[in-house]
Amino acid sequence: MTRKIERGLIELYHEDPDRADRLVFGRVAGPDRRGFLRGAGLASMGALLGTTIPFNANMPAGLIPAALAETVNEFAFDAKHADMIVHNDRPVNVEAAVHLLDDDVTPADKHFIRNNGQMPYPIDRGEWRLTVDGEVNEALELTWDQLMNEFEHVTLRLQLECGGNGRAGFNPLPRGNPWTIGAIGNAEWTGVRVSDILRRAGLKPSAVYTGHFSYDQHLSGDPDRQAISRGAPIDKIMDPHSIVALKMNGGDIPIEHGYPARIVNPGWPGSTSQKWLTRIWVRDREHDGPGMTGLSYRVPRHPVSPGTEVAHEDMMVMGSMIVKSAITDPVAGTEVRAGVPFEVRGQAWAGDDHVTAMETSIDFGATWQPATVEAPPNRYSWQRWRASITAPAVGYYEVWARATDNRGRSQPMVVPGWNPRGYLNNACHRIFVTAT
Ligand SMILES: Nc1nc2c(c(=O)[nH]1)N[C@H]1C(S)=C(S)[C@@H](COP(=O)(O)O)O[C@H]1N2
Ligand SMILES: [Mo]
Repeated sequence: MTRKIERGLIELYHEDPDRADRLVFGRVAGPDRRGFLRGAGLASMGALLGTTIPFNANMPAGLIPAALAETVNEFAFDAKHADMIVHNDRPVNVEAAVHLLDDDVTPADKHFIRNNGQMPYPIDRGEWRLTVDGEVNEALELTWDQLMNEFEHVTLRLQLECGGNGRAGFNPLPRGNPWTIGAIGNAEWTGVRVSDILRRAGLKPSAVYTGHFSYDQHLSGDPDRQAISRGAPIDKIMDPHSIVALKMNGGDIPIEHGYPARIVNPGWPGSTSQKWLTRIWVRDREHDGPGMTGLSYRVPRHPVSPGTEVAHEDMMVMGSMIVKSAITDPVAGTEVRAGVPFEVRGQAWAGDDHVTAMETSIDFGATWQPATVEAPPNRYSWQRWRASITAPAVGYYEVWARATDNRGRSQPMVVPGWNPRGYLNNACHRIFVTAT
């Protein structure tokens, strides 16, 4: 069963006032703030809220006013690069401006955040457990130390992309975060293969799907509702690149990315990569947690015209993400010199597949020139591509970039297959430059 975090901020103030201050105030806690809410007197709460609390007599002891508790979300923004684009702070949804995707390994401060529910309060790694149950021969309850010491670890660069990345391009605009192109990251994750964990538990022949569970609460605050619980077919999750990650870029996973442990199931919609993981339930059928049913993470089986209402039986659960690329340098609007070559570069990826060719065009797609594309350092990493481009005369140019995968599928120039929730837009990315 999913475990709930008993420890609240008030308790944390007694145990570790500095940490509690960081959570409430962000990074700025200084000596004058240390343990500011310790004891959480009415006066200090009132001072923080900037007003009085008329019904204070009814306040349960130890309750943190929602106005303050909600600022817990802000420390995630604090940890992010100033050029990140905030779509929402409740839940926290932040994407990278495209030039922030230039690193081969995405640093945490440039990695997008997609939360469906409330970010959990800090989790004690010593108390944390991972339950594995369902269609297994022996249910497991694993500690952090067991995962650290009893299993082989792998370190991999893995692309993690929200299924709705690119949604902003669809018209009519489906509901959901209007991601442009920055809901993708390629951090270096270290952890244990899900397959090794499931093998230790022993899969029954009836095992066909996983269901993933976590600490984060539903936005309503109702403790009986989960924010999200998706999963993956056994064949996919048994791939040696699907891991229970224990580290991100060599350090503890930041809370907003799933501390202390999360699944990274690369190449598939990010929603299959449960953060703050507590349980893997092996199922004898397709998992049916929140995010698995209705229209969520489903696309029409057959193309539909924009705006169509599609019947549930005509929708299917999304699998692999599809071929895509981004121009990460130069930034749009850069001035170049006519007749002088300049470098254009970026990243390309293709879900379960990989990119075999990149091309660029500066004449609105009339002609295309091949670019170089590097082999991925490991499967499921994005790939660096580069091109040398020369603007023949003074004026306005658009650089368009197009990736092709190992199965010969290329990115379309226009936004592809509209679907009710706006998934899988892999239209070519383009920037403009001015030649002087
Ligand atoms: N527990 C939990 N896991 C989650 C989510 C969530 O809201 N709660 N969001 C999912 C979605 S939709 C995406 S795209 C990825 C985003 O991972 P990131 O925030 O580390 O970039 O996490 C997935 N895992
Ligand atoms: Mo997502």
